[in-house]
Amino acid sequence: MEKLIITAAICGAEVTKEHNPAIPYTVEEIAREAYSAYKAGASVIHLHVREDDGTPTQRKERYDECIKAIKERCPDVIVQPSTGGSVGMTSAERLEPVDLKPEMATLDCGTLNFGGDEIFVNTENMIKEFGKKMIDLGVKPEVEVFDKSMIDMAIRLCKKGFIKEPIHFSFVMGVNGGISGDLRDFIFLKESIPCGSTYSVAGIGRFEFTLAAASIISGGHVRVGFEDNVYIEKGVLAKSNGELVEKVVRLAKEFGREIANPTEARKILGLN
Ligand code: KMH
Ligand code: ZN
Repeated sequence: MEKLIITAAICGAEVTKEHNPAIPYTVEEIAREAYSAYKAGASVIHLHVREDDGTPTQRKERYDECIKAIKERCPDVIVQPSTGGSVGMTSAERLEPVDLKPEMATLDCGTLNFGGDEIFVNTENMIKEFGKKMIDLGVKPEVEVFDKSMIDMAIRLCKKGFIKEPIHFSFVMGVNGGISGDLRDFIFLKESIPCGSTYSVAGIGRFEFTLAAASIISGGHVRVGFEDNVYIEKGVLAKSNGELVEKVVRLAKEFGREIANPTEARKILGLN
């Protein structure tokens, strides 16, 4: 089986220090959390950034500062900025970090309810605009899939030239408003992607490690981190993103799956 790519979603836009005091806001805290994940075995950092007071932002200057601080400590890590940002941001705001020409960025392929009265909006034209910009700037998209229809959208827009093959998918499972974190649904998603694609799984909350194990044994890749889950086990807060990554490394070891370093991850993902 291919080596396992571990992505660490270290910050997110929704969780706060009230959920877990280790959630990073400042540039220094973001670099600290990225390093803890990298040292533990993460080869990709999925990145949201905040202002010092914790407010989510997509300002490219802030991304630039954070990416430089991350690269100082983790020189070869793959940094994958979010273009999802947080609910309510405009397309222009969300696309700002793509101007920095990162190796990868997320591409959210559909609209969904996002708790309470919130709607995470990704219209077809937005997805086309985001996909085209990533192609123009040589940025590899990670297609975020919160429901099965988003795979179908990505396949259709790939045929129209807005996403290049092979597609790398991230199944984000267990969001209230999206697909559940059940094993049955994981199998449904992984069997619905085109041959030659790669995929990673991000289980939200209690689904983080059960879905990590499912993906490890199925040949997929894994995302963990504070964006998705703040607990190392039931009722026990994780001390760092590194602690969450270490748990995935232990699981992979038990199942005989080796961990990809950033160079190996680049090869698997077809990055230059
Ligand atoms: N914060 C969510 C509204 C992404 O990073 O592309 C969207 C999100 C997806 O986190
Ligand atoms: Zn995200």
